Amino acid sequence: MSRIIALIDMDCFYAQVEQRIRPELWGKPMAVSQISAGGSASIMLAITYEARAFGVKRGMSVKEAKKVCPSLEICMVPNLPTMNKADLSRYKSASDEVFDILTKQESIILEKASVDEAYLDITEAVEIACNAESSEQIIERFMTHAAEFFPSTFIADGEDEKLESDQRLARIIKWLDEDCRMDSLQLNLAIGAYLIEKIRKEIFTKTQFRCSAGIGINKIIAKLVCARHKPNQQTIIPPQFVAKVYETTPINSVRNLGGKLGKALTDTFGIKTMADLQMVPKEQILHEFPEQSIWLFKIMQGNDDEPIRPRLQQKSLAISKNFPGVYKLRSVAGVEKWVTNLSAEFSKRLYEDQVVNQRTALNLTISFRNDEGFYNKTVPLNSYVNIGIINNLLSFMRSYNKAGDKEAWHPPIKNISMSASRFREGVDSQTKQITLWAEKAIQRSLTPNENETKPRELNEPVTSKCVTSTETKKKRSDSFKTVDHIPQPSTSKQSEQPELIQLDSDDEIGYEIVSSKNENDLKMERRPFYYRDVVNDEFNENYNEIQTSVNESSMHSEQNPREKDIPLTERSAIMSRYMPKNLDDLKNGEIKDMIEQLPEDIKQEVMHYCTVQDAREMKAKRTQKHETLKRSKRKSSDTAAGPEKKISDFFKTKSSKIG
Ligand code: DCP
Repeated sequence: MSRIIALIDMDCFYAQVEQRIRPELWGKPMAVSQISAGGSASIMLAITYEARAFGVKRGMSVKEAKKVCPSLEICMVPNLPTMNKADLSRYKSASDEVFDILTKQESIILEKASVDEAYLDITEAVEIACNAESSEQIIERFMTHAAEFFPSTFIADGEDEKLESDQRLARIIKWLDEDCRMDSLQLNLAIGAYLIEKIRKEIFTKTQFRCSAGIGINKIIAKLVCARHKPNQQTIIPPQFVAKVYETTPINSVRNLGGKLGKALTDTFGIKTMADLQMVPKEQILHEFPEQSIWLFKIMQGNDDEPIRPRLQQKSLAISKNFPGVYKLRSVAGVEKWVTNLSAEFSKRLYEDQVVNQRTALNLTISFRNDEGFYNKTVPLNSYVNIGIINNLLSFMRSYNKAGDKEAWHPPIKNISMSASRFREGVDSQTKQITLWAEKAIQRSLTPNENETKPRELNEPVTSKCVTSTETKKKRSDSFKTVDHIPQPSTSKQSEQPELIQLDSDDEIGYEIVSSKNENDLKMERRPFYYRDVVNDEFNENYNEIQTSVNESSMHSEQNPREKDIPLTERSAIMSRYMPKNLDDLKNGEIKDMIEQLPEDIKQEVMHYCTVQDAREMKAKRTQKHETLKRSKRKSSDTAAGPEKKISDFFKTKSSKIG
């Protein structure tokens, strides 16, 4: 059976997220805008269809947008509390809500294409539906209830864009009657469209968000028609109409032809549309584009074999900041400030991703743009500790700073970006944590009197087999600690020293953050963290837990001299009251004031900790929800009369809910 593929794309996504927060904005011309660097100019990112009707477009400034649509309501993308950088978390969690619904659909393969876009292979779901009834019965049912089953479906036959709404339905009924009766592929597309109507309706009911969809036999053509009848509608593209649709399809609007290849095709052959490309003799295509020719011949016929890759996570994680015009960075201090801020935020996202998706990035690409060009390099990402990222990026950037003056930066910086990629499943806590200790030990064994410490560079070799696991199966210490300022092994022989590690109990291997209350003063501070503090640690827990774990018991450890005078029970009460446990706690007045006064690095770590806790909680909730759902599904299938009943009920019960 030919595959049935759909692309679901949320309509003006950020705008809908804001409309849900401020329901009075539903149905109004509104846009979501983002403040540019420096906080003055602001450009349109997401625009409702009501505003688009006035001519408001993405990239317009507020002034331009207001000029074409004076009644335009504008919502701003919030900024991160610590810096002038967009905080997209509300859009990401809205996206999670949608993907939660999609992942629960039975018998589909789901590929997340972006924050608001997903490909679905619904072939199996269609097959199940097909087996439930005879083709004739399905067609009769679809034709009788077309308005109910296909409330927002179009057929891309080239005439569809001119149809009035009553003609739309007539066209579907004609297609069902003529094409679907004769050809099982057409019927499968109809069933696919019906299933997607249901999924879109579920998304709307549960989230209030509207979306559109394209349904075809592969990703390329599903994508081609997904936006054809936006918003809140969907389009089927039967293979016989691909040629017709191609007549008006610009080459660069086809998936994978939006970049250099599409441009090369239009430039080389002097053509514009896919229909033009179909007219180019095959030999010429073969001659000019030998490597891409086979794929090109396929898509020219509307064929494409690319599978839907079951994926819920982004392939890479990135952060980027533009410094346009007067905001270009022209001083060393400015560059250092932004590299530090961005690295902290990036490191936080990496930790979050590690907890939520249980994966570890292996590569770090750092890049920047100045007045002269774009520069980047990729290095192994050996640690998520932001100090490493900062050093790596700064030393790379410094080599391009041509300013004579010590404090200046030239050419000025226009953009700084970093992205993590090549994810490996799992967190591999032991390796990372152990590696950090091991480097210290190796360094000591090589240069025993070396006191100077410097942060480990990210692109330096990891000595991953340094300590045997029996050596390190120790009790976990529940303090908020970070291994930092790891001394640098001084020669490349370091990785040949793996099994010979002897850490002394007095070895300072990092620091921990302790909170204390002294004479009405609540404080958090850093104190050295010694090997003896962790010799009994148990490294069965994951990296994050060790890296940034806070536990009240260690907060009132006897070792903290400031806490000695406070009785244990009182300390415990203080800690549970003042120690933030999640991001919401950080908003609590008293804690907020205290956090504000912390040194920046400690502040960042407290935030890391809270973020990680939130992410954990979210994951736990999801798992629980999933389990409950699984249990209730099991229960309901147990009470049903059996598989036959389930199949025959398929259309009667589920489908009648459409509309
Ligand atoms: N986005 C962004 N910057 C861009 C493009 C998009 O921040 N240059 C954000 C805002 C969008 C969201 O991503 O709401 C999804 O982008 P889409 O391209 O899917 O566009 P919309 O969902 O806004 O509109 P449409 O209905 O056309 O898909």
